[in-house]
Amino acid sequence: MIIKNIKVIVTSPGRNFVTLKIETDQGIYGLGDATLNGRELSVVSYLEDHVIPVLIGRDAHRIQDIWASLYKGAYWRRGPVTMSAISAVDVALWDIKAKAANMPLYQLLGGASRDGVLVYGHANGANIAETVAAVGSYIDQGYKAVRAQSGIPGVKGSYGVGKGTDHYEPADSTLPEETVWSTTAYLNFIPELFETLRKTYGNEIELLHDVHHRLTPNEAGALGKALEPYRLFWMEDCTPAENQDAFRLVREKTVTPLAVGEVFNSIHDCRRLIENQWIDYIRATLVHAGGVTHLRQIASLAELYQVRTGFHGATDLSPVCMGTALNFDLWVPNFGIQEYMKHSAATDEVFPHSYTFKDGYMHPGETPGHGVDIDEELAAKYPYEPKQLPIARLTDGTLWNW
Ligand code: GCO
Ligand code: MG
Repeated sequence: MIIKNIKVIVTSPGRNFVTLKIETDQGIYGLGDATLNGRELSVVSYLEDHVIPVLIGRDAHRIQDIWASLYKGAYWRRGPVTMSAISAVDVALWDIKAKAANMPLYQLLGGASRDGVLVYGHANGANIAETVAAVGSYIDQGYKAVRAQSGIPGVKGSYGVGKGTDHYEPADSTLPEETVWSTTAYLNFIPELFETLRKTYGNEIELLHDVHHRLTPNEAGALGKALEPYRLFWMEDCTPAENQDAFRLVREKTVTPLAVGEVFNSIHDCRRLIENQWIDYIRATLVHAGGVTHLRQIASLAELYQVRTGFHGATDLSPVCMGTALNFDLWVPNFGIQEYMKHSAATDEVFPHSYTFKDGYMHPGETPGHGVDIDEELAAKYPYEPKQLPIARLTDGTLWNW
């Protein structure tokens, strides 16, 4: 099956998405997500200028060889732009292979290991009362796991708090919005949030929390310890992970489960974290960490060390990524949980899909491929909008980790 034509579709139905469409000589096409939030057009250029020209005429079935030739053939390895481009190609080719086999992708990977995919939703509010109410509304919708984030008194633009009743959409200004961070205010505040949540909803609901890279390892260890009575499902991105050994320090101080990896793009970003069992959940995604081909390798390494998957699934990952992730999740032996932030109605219309949610679990559906399509005519009605992620500064003005 020969690759005949490839296009990059940029659309912004409420937020920007980059989609790669690979068409073959047999009429079968595949879609891959290439969205890198706030840096979208760099991946478009990488694909159009450097990847598409070398793929035309290649055999679409040779996924492994194409992966290797894009990775090794560039000479310059890894990095989010390169790996997002490779991921998009990889996912589109797996979509084609599964469509050609006339089966949903999860069947091609090895079949379902479970009946449904446990997902967590995002609850947030400007203060504890609002966040507690938001968690309640997720429980009412059937969720078994909920991430809770709250505004912190005196801290402008705390991470993870939406505007109005909307879920959190961080990249919403042309130039980076400036937010403020106070570790002291945060550490003083956050245990009370989880104490209140447990008092209100009991111990059965799974609760998660995202620190978003803001703490030092020592502070993260102290927070994990303070949160132990509330039995979190995980504490996410508690400290930056460029230095993987930082997690050893956190691990020594707390038994609160640790999740990390949404900004990783290769197995080399997490090898030490996994081999040393410093983490419990790996969050690397199909869209930024090399597609199905590379994530499979990461998941297999993790399985050896009892580390489970907990893939990133924020709204800046398109429905194409979500559908593929759900196929992967249904199969992967060491599955933990999947993040699920609902896309806007406009996004769902542009990307018709077969995945469904019921009672806290999702299913990718039985459509051959990953089960997500694109309505190109509709997509064309939503042109690209330049948007960047915020930055964070300490109260004295020092630039911090957003
Ligand atoms: C999450 C993430 C997101 C990121 C976003 C950046 O856990 O869902 O932290 O909210 O901030 O994906 O583009
Ligand atoms: Mg996160």
